[in-house]
Amino acid sequence: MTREERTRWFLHDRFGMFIHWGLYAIPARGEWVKSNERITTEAYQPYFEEFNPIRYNPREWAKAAKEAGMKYAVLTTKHHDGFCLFDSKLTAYKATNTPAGRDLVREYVDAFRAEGLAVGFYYSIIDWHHPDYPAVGNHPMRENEEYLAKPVNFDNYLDYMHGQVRELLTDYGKIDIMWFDYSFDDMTGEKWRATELINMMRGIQPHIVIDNRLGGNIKKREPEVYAGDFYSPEQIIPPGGIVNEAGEQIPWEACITLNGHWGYHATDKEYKSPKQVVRALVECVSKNGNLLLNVGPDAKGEIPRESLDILAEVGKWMRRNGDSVYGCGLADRPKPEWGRYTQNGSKLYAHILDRGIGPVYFQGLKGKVRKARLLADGAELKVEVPWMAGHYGDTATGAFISLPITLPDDADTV
Ligand code: FUL
Repeated sequence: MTREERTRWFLHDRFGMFIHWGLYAIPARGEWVKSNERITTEAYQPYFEEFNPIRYNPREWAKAAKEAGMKYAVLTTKHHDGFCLFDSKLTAYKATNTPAGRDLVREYVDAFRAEGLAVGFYYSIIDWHHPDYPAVGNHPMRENEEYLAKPVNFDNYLDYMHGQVRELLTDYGKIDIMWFDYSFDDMTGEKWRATELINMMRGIQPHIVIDNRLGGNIKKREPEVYAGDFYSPEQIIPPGGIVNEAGEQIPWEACITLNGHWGYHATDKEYKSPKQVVRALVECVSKNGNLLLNVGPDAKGEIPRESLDILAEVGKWMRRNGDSVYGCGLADRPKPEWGRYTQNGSKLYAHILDRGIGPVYFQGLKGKVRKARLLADGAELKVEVPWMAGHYGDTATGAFISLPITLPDDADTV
């Protein structure tokens, strides 16, 4: 299978839910707490002993995702702290051995599939718990001399890591996305035995879509096998989209948090507005990218109320305007001054973000506008030709279109 074939559904669907969930939901200061606060394995252990998400109901998560118009999800099966939400045979550091007492990944997979969403796994190649993972980079023990003096056998760790990926791709049926995180500094590509890893994965699940965080350079014309299927900009929407060295569009997905953290953070209440989220999604699509929007469920297993409210609002917009997102991408004409275009075949979607006053001018069109309608309610709009364009624009490639004074969607009227 080629990358184009593998990513077709992914680029069509455009909008997914990222879920960061693990032991770090208990201290509730984000998923990096162990490293940020240099917490030792012993001091982190109570979270393992107390992890009891009595309100974990992934059907609710899946419904919230679906209602928001999301088509796929990616869950942290293991984050940097090394704790596994799945029942790995290769470690005891897993949800089945906490008071939760069960395989939380299995329930996630079943629930999201039941709602018709595609299912992805986030898997951290960094591991602050495994004894053979060196105290490099942002390891919590990076300043502990005694710990640093202990020898490690990195190949043991790699066997473990590869073995867990094999488990994840063998025990849960068809998995749609594998989201590795992440190579850094000189820890890249073959340091992770990445070609071997990818070949093993493609042998089990040839269709699986893989991100670019094992290393390599996805922007090369002939990228390394482990450079992955899509580029993964984090907390940013790339200004000009993403192209490879030859100037060709390549698949990408921006991942963005709803507040300022990935994992649950009890006091971070700086949430984006639904309007910002809608506009971020549209910006991604207008540049040929996807949006993976994050939620961080709490220690009991619930997505924060604020996040659910945002998702519900975004869902209202998506129900009316989803046609301008799914199956859409970069338009074959320049960005208009009043907003953005998305395009699906011969259909051009105009996202009016800053309408100004009076009719909106469309310039640089390829032909005459035959019809214009509001996507929200199907109402026909008046195309003001030819006198206005004759005076103020270009009759061959431009058109003025009148909009109602009050637009149906303040976030983005399409
Ligand atoms: C980063 C990680 O270090 C963060 O914790 C988060 O998972 C983000 C999506 O990727 O690199």
